[in-house]
Amino acid sequence: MSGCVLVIDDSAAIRDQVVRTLKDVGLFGEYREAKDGMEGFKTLIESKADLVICDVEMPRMDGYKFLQLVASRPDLQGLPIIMLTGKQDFNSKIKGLEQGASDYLTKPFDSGELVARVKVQLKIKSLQDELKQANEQLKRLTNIDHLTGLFNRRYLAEILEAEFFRAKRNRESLSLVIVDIDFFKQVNDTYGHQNGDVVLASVANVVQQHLRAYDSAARYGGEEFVVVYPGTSLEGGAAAADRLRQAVLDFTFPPPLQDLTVTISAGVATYPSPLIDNIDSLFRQADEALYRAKQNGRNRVET
Ligand code: GH3
Ligand code: MG
Ligand code: MG
Ligand code: MG
Ligand code: MG
Repeated sequence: MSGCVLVIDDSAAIRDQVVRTLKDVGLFGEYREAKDGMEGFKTLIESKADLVICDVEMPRMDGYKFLQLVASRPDLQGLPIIMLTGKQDFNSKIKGLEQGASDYLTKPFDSGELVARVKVQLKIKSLQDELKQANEQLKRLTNIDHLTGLFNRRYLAEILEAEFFRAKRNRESLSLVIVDIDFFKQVNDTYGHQNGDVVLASVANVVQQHLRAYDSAARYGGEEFVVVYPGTSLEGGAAAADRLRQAVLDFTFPPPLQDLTVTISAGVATYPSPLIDNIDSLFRQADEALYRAKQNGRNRVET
């Protein structure tokens, strides 16, 4: 088995015995040793050990101090630490567990029990890792619109809060573009809803391809998208929106939509400006600009 174990004990004989016990059953691929808490902590940082077996009474720095050091490091949370000590009284055990030890074993130890308890800790660790990954995946999924892969409306609100706050604090401008596909109902009516979905995903992809590092795009409604351009003036926002407009116009859809021409209209608004001092007014102005783009013939950008 791979992974690294760190054995901290001032007795070389105990360290040997522990390492041999683990090697005999094929646990871990790397074995590190240290003779007190201080050396143990340094070794832990450089070795990135997956599990620690630690004595309590040691010169220079004891096991409790070692636990405190580990507890102070956010990057070491969840690291399994098994105390292995001659101190058999309940208070010592309680103190160890309260200071962050995962388990507490006393010497002389039974090798079968040590192995079993190490396996329990590794099992818990792998379940924790799985849970953490599942949570991260869940968090990603809750932010994303399934059909288009763009951020969803809920997450757009979060992004806008953050970007608006940043723009205000740094006295930078922030442009917001609302994009609406022109006559999209006709696409559905002519080609069917499923092909309509293909068009939506394709347009979203065109938008995505045009984002710079700090821009964000979200699906705002059925066939409406919002693009947030931090640090961008009204002119810059309008130019970006017009590049999107042109790119959608030029886009060739997959068969049977190869002859379809889709256009978008866009409304642009920028913070700060006389009528815009919060997120609501930013949206309102962009929406009014979009309305004008529709009124003025579609396939165009208005500010
Ligand atoms: P306009 O140029 O004025 O925007 O015309 P439009 O037809 O695009 O406007 P409208 O907002 O009236 O129609 C939007 C259509 O988008 C209606 C709805 O059926 C369709 N739509 C909304 N969500 C989806 C979706 O997820 N998939 C598909 N295929 N169609 C959708
Ligand atoms: Mg000792
Ligand atoms: Mg619409
Ligand atoms: Mg409409
Ligand atoms: Mg539309």
